Amino acid sequence: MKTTRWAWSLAGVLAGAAGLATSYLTANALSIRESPVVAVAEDVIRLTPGSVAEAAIDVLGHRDKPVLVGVILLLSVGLFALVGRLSRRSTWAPTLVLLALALTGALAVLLPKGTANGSDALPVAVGFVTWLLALTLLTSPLRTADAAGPAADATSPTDPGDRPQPAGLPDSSRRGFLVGAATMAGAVAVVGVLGRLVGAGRREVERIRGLLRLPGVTAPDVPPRALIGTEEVTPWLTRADDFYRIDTAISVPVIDPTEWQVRIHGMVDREVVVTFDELNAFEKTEAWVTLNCVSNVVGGTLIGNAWWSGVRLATLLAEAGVRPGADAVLQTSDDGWTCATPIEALTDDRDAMLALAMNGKPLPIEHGFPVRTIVPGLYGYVSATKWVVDLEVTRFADVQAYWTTKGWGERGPVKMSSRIDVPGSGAELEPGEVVVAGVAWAQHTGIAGVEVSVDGGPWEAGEIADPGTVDTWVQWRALVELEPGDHVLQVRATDKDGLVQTGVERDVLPDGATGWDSVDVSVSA
Ligand SMILES: Nc1nc2c(c(=O)[nH]1)N[C@H]1C(S)=C(S)[C@@H](COP(=O)(O)O)O[C@H]1N2
Ligand SMILES: [Mo]
Repeated sequence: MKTTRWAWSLAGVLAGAAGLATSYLTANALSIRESPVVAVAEDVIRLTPGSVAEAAIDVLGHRDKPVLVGVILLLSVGLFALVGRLSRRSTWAPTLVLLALALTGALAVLLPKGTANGSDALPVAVGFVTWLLALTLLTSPLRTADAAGPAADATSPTDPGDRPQPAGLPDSSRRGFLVGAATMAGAVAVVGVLGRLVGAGRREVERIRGLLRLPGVTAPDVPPRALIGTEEVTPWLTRADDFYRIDTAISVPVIDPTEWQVRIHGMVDREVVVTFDELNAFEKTEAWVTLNCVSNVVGGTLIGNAWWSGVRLATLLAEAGVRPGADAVLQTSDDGWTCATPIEALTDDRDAMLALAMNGKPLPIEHGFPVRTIVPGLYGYVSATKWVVDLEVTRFADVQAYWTTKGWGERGPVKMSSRIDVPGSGAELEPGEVVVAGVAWAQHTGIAGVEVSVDGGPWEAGEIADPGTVDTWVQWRALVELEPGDHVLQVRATDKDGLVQTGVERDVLPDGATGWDSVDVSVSA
């Protein structure tokens, strides 16, 4: 090592590598789909204009993602070297650069995907803390040397800020730094390899998932009559990548389907155990079903609509033979999460199912692979068990489930609701006719119509699309005349039983929010 300037840069690069390694290990240990660096690469791809992306794919072929990851890593090395040099004279400057990098990673992991949950940001946090610790550790011998003598630096003589100095560190500091740097490099390699090993399980299950054949599972074909024809409204079909995700799993269960089975027991004539292959051999049922979270506030986004394929629970429960007196099925997930579902909802004509596929493909791991429950008309917390492994036929009076012990309602039928998607809140509009559009749902009863009101005035009927099922949301649209000034738009739905959506505002706790969605807009003169 000729100059300490190089030493500071090297300290920065090694500290940076250490943080990337620990974040990679954490992501793999929690079986998160992608490490932060890959998440950044995916978002760059997502945000790249189509023409640029096509040109890149032309040149790079399908190696565009690995190449991009390589470029991001190279840029990071440059930034880490800068961080190292900055840390010579300041604590704040390098910390701010690292913080900016960490925030980029966190945003990439969390923001654009519906599929992230809070713990997905943990790898970024671990990486950030590692950066700070490793940087302090590696630069401490350099700092000692700086304090002991005049700064040894070999920057170009044209740099007036640096006094010309004999290059090199004192021997003891030099040895201390080299030992520290070599140890850090070794640790980075070990942590990186460990991350790769820990991630092998998920990679293997992803591989198996990619090869799975599910007879009777078809790809979704959005019925044209389900579309209202307004572009800006939420897509009727929610892509798996955009589907909201809610679960209590810190580490996502990663289950090899050949090892999966579900046990049906309790108040039954005979206990039944069904393996994945046996389940997959049953006749499939398929349906459009909108899934709702009870925590969805009025106007919120914890709702999605997908094409689900699976095996009717009525069939499976009939094989076991439900005994009289039972009114609930206690469902348990591989990760121990539980919910209790009314037997009636699992056996009536709504075709509740053990789903194997979402939008024509095996369930994504985050959405319950290999098997989850889907029950039209009930909130997810009382019905939609992901990674389901156990169904105990029982009585509500005899069991406790995860969320009901925390104050949420025992039964969770989905409440009718409606949402304004366009115009957006705070939109600035031209005076005249304005298109208002959104989605509305009254699951398993069906939406009969929606009405829109301006500034609390009379309710005016809008039009609705007809998806041909009562178990999904419907897109709606209305035209309103707006004069210059500020306005409040509101929507309310009516279901097929003639019930009008209540304007009474209730919180999500204990069994779902009520009230009308409203949007503030201003119209120019
Ligand atoms: N194993 C398990 N299944 C679960 C949950 C959970 O925490 N663990 N959350 C439920 C809740 S509250 C909802 S709203 C839905 C969300 O399903 P999704 O993440 O596929 O959108 O899953 C349900 N199934
Ligand atoms: Mo939920």
